[in-house]
Amino acid sequence: MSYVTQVLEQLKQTYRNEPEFLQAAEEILPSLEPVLAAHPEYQKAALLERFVEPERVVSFAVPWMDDKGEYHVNRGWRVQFNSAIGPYKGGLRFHPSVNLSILKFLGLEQILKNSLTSLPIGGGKGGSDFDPKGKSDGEIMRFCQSFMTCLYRSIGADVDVPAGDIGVGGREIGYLYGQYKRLTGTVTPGVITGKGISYGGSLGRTEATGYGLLFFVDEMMRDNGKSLDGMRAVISGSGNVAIYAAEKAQELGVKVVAMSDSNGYIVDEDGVDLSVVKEIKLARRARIKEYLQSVPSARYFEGCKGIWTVPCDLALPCATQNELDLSSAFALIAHGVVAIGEGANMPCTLDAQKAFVEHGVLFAPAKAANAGGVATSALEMAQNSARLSWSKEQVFGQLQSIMRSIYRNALAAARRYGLGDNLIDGANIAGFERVAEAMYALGL
Ligand code: NDP
Ligand code: 2IT
Repeated sequence: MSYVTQVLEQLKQTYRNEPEFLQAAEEILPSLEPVLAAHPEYQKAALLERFVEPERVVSFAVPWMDDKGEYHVNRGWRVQFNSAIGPYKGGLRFHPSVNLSILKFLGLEQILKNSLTSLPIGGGKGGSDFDPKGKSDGEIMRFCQSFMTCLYRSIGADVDVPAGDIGVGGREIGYLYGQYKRLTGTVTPGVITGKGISYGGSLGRTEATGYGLLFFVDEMMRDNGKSLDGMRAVISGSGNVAIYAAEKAQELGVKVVAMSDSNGYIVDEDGVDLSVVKEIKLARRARIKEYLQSVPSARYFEGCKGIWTVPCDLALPCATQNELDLSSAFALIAHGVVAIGEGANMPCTLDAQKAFVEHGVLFAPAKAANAGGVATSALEMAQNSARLSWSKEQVFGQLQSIMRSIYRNALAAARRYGLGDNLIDGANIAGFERVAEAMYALGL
C-alpha cells in the first residue's frame, strides 16, 4: 500500500462521521501520489499525516438574544488548518448545515487554494450553524458581536484572518470587525477581510471571486482555442459569487440564461437582467422567484437541481457543495456543455467531476477557479499593512494576473507529472508542493 493510500485509509477510519471532509481528502490525496513518490523524505517527516490534521480547532457556544427577548445558543468553530506559508486565512460561513466536517473540508481546500495564489496565506475556515434567513438587522448584529466575543482571542492580523462565505457578507464583516475593535481597543483592520471601503476594505474585493472565476475560465477557453463570446451560461446561486460571476460573464459576451437560490431557479431566455437580481438578492434579501414580477416573460421552477437540465455551453455552479451530481453532469453533457467553472467550493460530486473529464468537458476546479476572492483578501491585507489603498484598476489588474498564473501553474504541474491537461490534479499538486516544501523546511 502506498504512503498516500495508508494515510487516506487511516483518515477514513478516524473520521468516518465526517463525509464532506473525507470527500475532499479523497479528491486531493490520490493526486499527490507522484509528488510523494518523488519526495521519500516527506514520508519520514510524517508530512501527509500532519497535512490532513488541523493544527488547531476552536469550538464555542454562541449565545444571543432575538428581538422578542428570547435567548438562543448556536455552535461556532474556527478550524486553523495549516500555517506553514502564512497566517490562517479563510472565510466564515453562517448556515444551519454548518458542522465540523463541512468546515474541515473547506479548510483543507483552502490550504491548497491559498497556496495557489502564490501569496503568503495559510489555510483556515470557520462559522456557525446560525441561520441568518429571516433575522432582523439587530439580531444579525447581536449574533455577530457574540460570535466575535468568542473568537477574538484566537485570531489576529499575523495569526488568523477570517473573511466572508455563505451567509457572511459586508454587513456581517462590519459587525464582526466592530466588535473585535471594541474588545481589543485597537484599530487592526488586517485582522479580517471583506471590510467596507470606509474602514479599511479593498476596492474590488466584493466582485473578486466571481470576476476571478471568469478570468480563469476565459484563460482556459483561450488556451483551448475557444471564446466565451456568444456562449450561453447557467449559473447556480444568486449570492456574492454568482452575481459577480454573471456580471463579468455578461461583460465578456456571455448570455446568462438561468440563476437560482436555495428554493428554485429562474430561466430567462432573453438573458438575465442582473440589476433585478441584485435588487432582489442583495438589497432586499428576498427570494429569486420575485424576478418574475419584474420580468414576466421569465420562468420559475421550484427546487435547485433542475437548473442543470437547462441547455448551456458553460455551467458555473456558484451556490454550495455537492449541488451538481452525476445525473446533472450527464444532463449537461447530453446538451453539449463545453466548460464547467466551479465558483462554489466542491460543488461537483467526485463522480460528476470524473464524468466531465472523461467526456472531454473543460473543467476548472474550485480551488483554482474561485481563488480570486481569497487572493484579493490577501491584497486587502497588504494594503492594510502598508496603510494605503489601491485603485480598482490596480486591484483588478493584479487579480487578473494572479488568476492567469494559477491556471498556468496548475496546468504545468499536471504536465510535469504526465497527467495531461487535468487541472484537478494539477491544482492539487501545484498547491501542495509549496505547502509541503515549507512544512518540511520548518521541521516538526
Ligand atoms: P452567499 O451567501 O452570498 O450566496 C449563497 C448562494 O447560494 C445563495 O443564492 C443561496 O441561496 C445559495 N445556497 C446556499 N446554500 C444552498 C444550498 N444548500 N442549496 C442551494 N442553494 C444554496 O455565498 P457566496 O456567494 O459567498 O458563496 C457561494 C459559494 O462560493 C460557497 O460554496 C462558498 O464557499 C464559495 N466561495 C465564496 C467566496 C467568497 O469570496 N464569498 C470565495 C470562494 C468560494 P439563498 O439566497 O436561498 O440562501
Ligand atoms: O472560500 C473562500 O475562498 C472564501 N470564502 C474567501 C476566503 C477569504 O479569506 O477571502
